[in-house]
Amino acid sequence: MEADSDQAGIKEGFRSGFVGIIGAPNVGKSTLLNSILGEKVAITTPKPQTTRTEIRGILTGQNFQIVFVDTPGIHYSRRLLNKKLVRAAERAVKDVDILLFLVDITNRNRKEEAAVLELITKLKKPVILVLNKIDKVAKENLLPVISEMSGMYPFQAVIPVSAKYSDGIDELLDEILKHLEEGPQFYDSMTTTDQSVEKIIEELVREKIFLMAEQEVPYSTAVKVEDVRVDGDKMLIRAIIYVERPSQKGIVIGKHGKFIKKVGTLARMELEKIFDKRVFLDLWVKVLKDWSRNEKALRRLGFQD
Ligand SMILES: Nc1nc2c(ncn2[C@@H]2O[C@H](COP(=O)(O)OP(=O)(O)OP(=O)(O)O)[C@@H](O)[C@H]2O)c(=O)[nH]1
Ligand SMILES: [Mg+2]
Repeated sequence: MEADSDQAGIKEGFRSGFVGIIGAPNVGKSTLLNSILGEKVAITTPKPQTTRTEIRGILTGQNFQIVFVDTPGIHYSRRLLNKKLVRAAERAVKDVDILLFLVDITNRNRKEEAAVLELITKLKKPVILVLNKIDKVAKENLLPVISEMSGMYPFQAVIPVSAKYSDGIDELLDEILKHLEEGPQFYDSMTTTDQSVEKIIEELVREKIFLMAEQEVPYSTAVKVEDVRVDGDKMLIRAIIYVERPSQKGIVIGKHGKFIKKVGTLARMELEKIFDKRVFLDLWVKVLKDWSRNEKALRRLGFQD
């Protein structure tokens, strides 16, 4: 009998598994995911709390498939949205096979590190410690961090990387592959992310706002796609940018609509490349009062518990 090659079956010698990427906000988790895949599937910005939901990125090789699970950064905050982000991260890594604990060696936050350590201790899974942003430090500064952190948890390995400049990624992949067991192919080999078309659009629009807006505006912004229509080589999108207060609505629209126009142009240019279509992006700004602190509003925007 021939080896079973359908998706549910396991091909002989095929290894697969789920790998969770966790750490404090802004350490480079999403950048690492993109770097591993060689493709942008998760938005990244210099601001913390960019990622708000679990995002899967899938790497398929000849004899393996790794499903990476990017997560929101672990942090402390009293705001309901932030609490939900942390809960989403905890939920996302509950069922993974291996964890990557990512640390920004240029900006360590002991309190958040302790929270991640507490989480991984509870989960009892193999953990690889990944020290990121090594492009920003001299090699000799790495050693004290490695020896200090090695004593904190029985890590399977400690791998220094630069997610931004794709340094150390092969070493990291080799280490991950060592821990993968024989398993099925969960996604077809062409699939690189589990996100819907709507989600990809929402995230890209939000990324542009995160990059362009200051102070609290990014943290008061959520994006919802209302309608996507494909008409031949055209893609017609209508999306709403939710803010929390009328003053923020003014900022996001900008003088003579300049701000929102720039957001639309930047997002559109990237979407045209992703979907290989002419994109018409119709953006609206609405106030959903204090949505980040309101259970009902959060649920309406897709944040579950
Ligand atoms: N110099 C340098 N910068 C990096 C590296 N990796 C990530 N960054 C930068 O760090 C910032 C945060 O990166 P993200 O990938 O968005 O971080 P994150 O951990 O996903 O953040 P949250 O989603 O907010 O938890 C961005 O400005 C990245 O360009 C690196 O290896 N070197
Ligand atoms: Mg992120």
